Amino acid sequence: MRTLAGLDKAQLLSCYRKMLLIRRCEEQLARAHQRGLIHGACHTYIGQEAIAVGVCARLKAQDVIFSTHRGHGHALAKGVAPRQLFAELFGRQTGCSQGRGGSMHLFAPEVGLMGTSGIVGPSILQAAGAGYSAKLLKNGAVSVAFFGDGAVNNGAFHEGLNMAGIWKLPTVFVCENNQFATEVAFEYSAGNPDVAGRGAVYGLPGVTVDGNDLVAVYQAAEEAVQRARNGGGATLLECRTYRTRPHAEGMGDYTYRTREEVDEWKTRCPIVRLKQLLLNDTGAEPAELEAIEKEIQAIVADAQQFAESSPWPNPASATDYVCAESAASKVTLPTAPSSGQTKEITFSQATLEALAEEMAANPAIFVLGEGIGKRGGNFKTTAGLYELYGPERLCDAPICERGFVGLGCGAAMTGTRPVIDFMFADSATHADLAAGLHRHRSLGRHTSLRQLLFRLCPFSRTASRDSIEPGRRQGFAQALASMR
Ligand SMILES: Cc1ncc(C[n+]2csc(CCOP(=O)(O)OP(=O)(O)O)c2C)c(N)n1
Ligand SMILES: [Mg+2]
Repeated sequence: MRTLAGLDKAQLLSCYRKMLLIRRCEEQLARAHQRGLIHGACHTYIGQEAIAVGVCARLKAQDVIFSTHRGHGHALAKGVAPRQLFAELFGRQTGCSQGRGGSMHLFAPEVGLMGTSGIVGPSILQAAGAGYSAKLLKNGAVSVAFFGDGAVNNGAFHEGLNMAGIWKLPTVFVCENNQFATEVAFEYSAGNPDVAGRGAVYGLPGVTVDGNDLVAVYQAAEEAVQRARNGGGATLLECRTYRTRPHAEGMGDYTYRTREEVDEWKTRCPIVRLKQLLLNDTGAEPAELEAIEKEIQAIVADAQQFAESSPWPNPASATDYVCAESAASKVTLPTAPSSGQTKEITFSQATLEALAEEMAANPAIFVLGEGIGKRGGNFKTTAGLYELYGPERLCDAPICERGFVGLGCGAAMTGTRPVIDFMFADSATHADLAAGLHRHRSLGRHTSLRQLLFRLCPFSRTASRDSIEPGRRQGFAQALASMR
């Protein structure tokens, strides 16, 4: 019997089962949306199943993925139960985010799904951050970012791939090029439509693969994951594919593409292709595949029934996980010395002393900022720490504040404790959505606001550096200690 790219019949059947599960779940979810059972948007993954399944088949439980608005397939492929997925979309308490997230904010860290996202782009930066954690913690984990062709024209793509390139992060960037971002054709919006070719710009291998061919995706993912796990750094995979349903349920489809084009792509269905391969090349019997179909139908019917009969969240809990609780309620904080023992020092000295103390106590802390490595910071915010802790914990970032804030969020979600050192307080405008929103989606399990610290230097041209903020060592020390 022929084997295919190292895949035997059992593995191919397992991939087939997962792809069929995604397809039948999505078809049922589309029907549920039409019946008004799903609140909010619902972007199905129909036509793209080989990508999520081919990539996730190469991952271990400890590996993490970051996904998009079109994330149901990624969630199922990584191991979210159909019941939890349906209940989440139906807004029920039994959903993976207790019905608070819905279709675009799925979160299940227990299986390595670190979030789907309604915003195009952050998955790339957050996966780079998870790669940074894996590198610092030396735990052998690999991170994956799934994103669409729409994201590759966004700054997050360029900043994320650049950082992954310079730090050789164990991350796989998977672009699902389905040729449209909503109604806008990629060939219109891309100055250079060769996505894989953009990898070279940042020193990464870039590979183009037929995204409707499970075996091809699996093989390319295998190489990329191994490279990441063996210390070879990140890879950009461009999977060429097509979505055969409208951008989102309820939206029109034929103002920007033709029915003929969609029908033509349906003939390249990844599930039909895998089915033919199973029958022709592995000796699988039609009855075997029929049994899988029946099994999947039962799972989907059960998931729907479970979701419909699950309770709604308690309205009284509507504001839970919206505001961060005070750090002081969670940890024992160092107490301030009695007044006779206080000394007056500058803000930069105070925060440096506190940082040095806490970095010695907590190996998960790393500092990320511009010029804060060997040079010790423009304003001496990290003076002397590089010599003690080296380049991974005193990480000089390129000038891409949005990029390294996003990376910091992904790192904070995966076990490290970033201190983002902004050279100027004005840069706080970059610490936008990523930090705050994640708290809500994760039901407070990850609160970037407490696991990630922004250190803003309040210096300005008109003020003398060392006279601005005396004696804030205690407050900074408390904030650092609360990240433990
Ligand atoms: C930063 C940002 N801008 C705009 C949107 C609105 N929006 C949602 S999905 C989408 C298209 C995304 O296209 P692509 O990344 O190719 O993914 P696809 O929908 O094709 O899977 C847009 C523009 C958004 N979610 N985030
Ligand atoms: Mg697209």
